[in-house]
Amino acid sequence: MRSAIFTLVAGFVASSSAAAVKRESDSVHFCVDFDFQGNCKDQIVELEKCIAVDADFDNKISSFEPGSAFTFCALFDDAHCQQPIAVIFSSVIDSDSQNGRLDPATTNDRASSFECADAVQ
Ligand SMILES: [Ca+2]
Repeated sequence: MRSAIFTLVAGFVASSSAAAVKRESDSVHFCVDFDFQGNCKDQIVELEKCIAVDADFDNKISSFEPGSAFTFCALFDDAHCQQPIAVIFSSVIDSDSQNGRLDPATTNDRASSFECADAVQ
C-alpha cells in the first residue's frame, strides 16, 4: 500500500516538473496545532525512510509540511509506516494545502510515523 502510493504520487509530480538532482534528505516542519502554531519541530529526515514521531508529537500533529517543493510525505496511523492516512505536499505545489492543515476527519492528531520521498525520480 505504502509503495503504491509513493509510485503513484511520484509519477504524477515528476511528469509536471523539470529534471533535478535526486536528494537524499530534506527537512520537515510540523506542529501540534493548526496553522503551524503551538509546539513545533523542524526535523532533518532521510528520504524514503520511516520516521517514528517523537513522543511529544505522537497523535498530536495538526499541521505538517515538507521543507522543499519537490518533497512529499506520507503520514501513517501507526509507528511503522504501515497504515497511510494522508499524503502531504509542499504548499508550493499544492495550492489547496491550507497552511499544512491536517484534515480533522481523517488525519488530525493521528500521525505516529511518516516517510518522505523526492518527487523527482
Ligand atoms: Ca493537535
